[in-house]
Amino acid sequence: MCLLLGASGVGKTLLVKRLLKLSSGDGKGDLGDPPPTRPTVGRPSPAGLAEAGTFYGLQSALGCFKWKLESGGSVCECNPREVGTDLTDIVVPRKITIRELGGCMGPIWPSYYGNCRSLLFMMDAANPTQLSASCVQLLGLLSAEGLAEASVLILFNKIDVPCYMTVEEMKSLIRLPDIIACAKQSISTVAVSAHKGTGLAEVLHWLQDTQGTDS
Ligand SMILES: Nc1nc2c(ncn2[C@@H]2O[C@H](COP(=O)(O)OP(=O)(O)O)[C@@H](O)[C@H]2O)c(=O)[nH]1
Ligand SMILES: [Mg+2]
Repeated sequence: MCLLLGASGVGKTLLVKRLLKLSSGDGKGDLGDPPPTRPTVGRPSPAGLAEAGTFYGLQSALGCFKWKLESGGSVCECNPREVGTDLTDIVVPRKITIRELGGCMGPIWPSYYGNCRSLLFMMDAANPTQLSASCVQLLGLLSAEGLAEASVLILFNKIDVPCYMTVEEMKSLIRLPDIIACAKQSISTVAVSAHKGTGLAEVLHWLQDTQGTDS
């Protein structure tokens, strides 16, 4: 199992859609226009709610409500896919399951660490205001016991945006060399654009190399 984590809106869902297309061979020539994505929020499972307490439930309900408003949907309708987590199987060439967890599910991310051999952690290179929060999330993940054995790939996404931070800037701002030196995990980095497809082949290679006994 590979976990895909990161703050809301960094581009996790689009990444998975692009990787799926690329790995299936459809996107060999041209990935085409990016497909629409929607926030992976919605209703948490009852177990998740119990674990995270009322604050998370409220936060999640508000997220769902906001999305319904923005998308013009009815607040009463509840789409079964909005469970805050999405599973996608990618074949590279062995099957690897990627589980995306919605950014607002941060409080219950730890309940998904079991069976995680590899971790994709995504940051938004075009959103400087989110950088410190993402860094705190990353530190929390790296110090989690359940992820001590996981291989980690940090993705700096949205490098197609004109005013994006360079990877060097981001690494220096979050003091990544120090983080890597102190972490138990093997950590790699890649600059990507899920929108344009830049760097995605590298992500597939990393998944291929690290999947090991993954299923
Ligand atoms: N310009 C640009 N936009 C992106 C990129 N990746 C994702 N987005 C956009 O960012 C928004 C949030 O993406 P989404 O995949 O839903 O983020 P998630 O909340 O992390 O799953 C969507 O409008 C995407 O089209 C990228 O590499 N470049
Ligand atoms: Mg998503």
